[in-house]
Amino acid sequence: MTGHVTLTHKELYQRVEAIFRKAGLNDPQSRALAKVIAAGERDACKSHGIYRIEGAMRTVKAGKVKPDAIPELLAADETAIVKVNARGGFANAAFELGLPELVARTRRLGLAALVINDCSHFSALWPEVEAVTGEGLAALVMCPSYATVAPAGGSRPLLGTNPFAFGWPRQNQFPYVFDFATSVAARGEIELHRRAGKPLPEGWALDASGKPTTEPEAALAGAMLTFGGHKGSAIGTMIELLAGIMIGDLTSPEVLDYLGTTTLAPFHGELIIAMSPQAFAAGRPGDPFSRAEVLFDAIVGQGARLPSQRRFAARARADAEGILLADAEIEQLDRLLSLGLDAVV
Ligand code: NDP
Ligand code: PYC
Repeated sequence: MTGHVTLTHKELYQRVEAIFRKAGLNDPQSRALAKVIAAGERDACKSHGIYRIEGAMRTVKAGKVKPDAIPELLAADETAIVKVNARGGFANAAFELGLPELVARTRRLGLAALVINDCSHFSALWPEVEAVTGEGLAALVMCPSYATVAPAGGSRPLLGTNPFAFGWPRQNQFPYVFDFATSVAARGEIELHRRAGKPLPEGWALDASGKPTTEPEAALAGAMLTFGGHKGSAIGTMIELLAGIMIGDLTSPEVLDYLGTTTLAPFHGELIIAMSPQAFAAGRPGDPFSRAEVLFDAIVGQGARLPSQRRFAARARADAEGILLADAEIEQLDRLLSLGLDAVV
């Protein structure tokens, strides 16, 4: 195919990691960010792939994230709540630090939570969900963002696009995973429509005067809508409560006040809850994993697809054939690597 370059997952990871190192990020942060971004491209999740690199670098340049932060696992105790302070760095390295303790406590207690505070966060949640399901545990992950979404019935930005993800482990196959924004679509999708010069589908957004719009620019200046009307609005609000207020971190409107812009990665906290299905089902009839397979078979048996099936198919394709990037994307990666933070304004 002309106008495209094929990279292996490892090659893409190495390029992205080199860009972050050039931008001044330390080892744990460069590695953790490159991992989620390369995984996003591999899994055909463009809204959280390489296009996010510039935003992360802009956030470094603006001094709104600490490129040299070393996350800290707070005083290990025996409760079900594991706390990691990202100390102003990106969430991803903090997650990697807290994961082993989260897993150990979940195995011991049946249920545990990882609270990440004081982090910059721009990534998809499924890599974290899959890290937990890879340990044979179920996971719920959520975080706020910045105020860009109108509550159902309102017309002004208040809630974040607040992603919500869940995973259930399966033997010898990919886990059951869903991961979605609680707005109709991720804000990254609006930005990608803007860049491609494409109108938005109806029902995604309001303009600044509160009228429905399909113009990406007007949507970015206005408010996005919640998915499922009042239902997405309630789930988005729950995320503000649990992964903002309850963990003593910023809510989406507070994040926007703090940053003053939506062009930088938001700064807030994150909540990861891990559960042991065996511990919950103990003493009850049936094996939870076998029973789950009956349910999944029944869903697929109707011709429906499981969430993440598209993503896992893209992963298998990328592993076999490589990751296809447009020439313009490769040029941009080269530019970011050669200019470092001078490449972003
Ligand atoms: P999508 O609407 O594209 O997908 C949401 C989920 O639904 C995915 O798990 C997807 O699986 C699944 N799905 C889609 N279509 C079907 C179908 N027909 N049948 C069954 N399942 C289906 O995601 P969003 O645009 O809402 O979010 C994209 C990403 O953006 C997420 O990874 C999220 O974490 C991230 N995000 C991050 C934010 C942040 O602040 N860090 C904020 C908002 C979003 P599949 O992938 O296989 O299609
Ligand atoms: O796509 O909505 C989004 C988003 C916000 C912050 C990171 N991703």
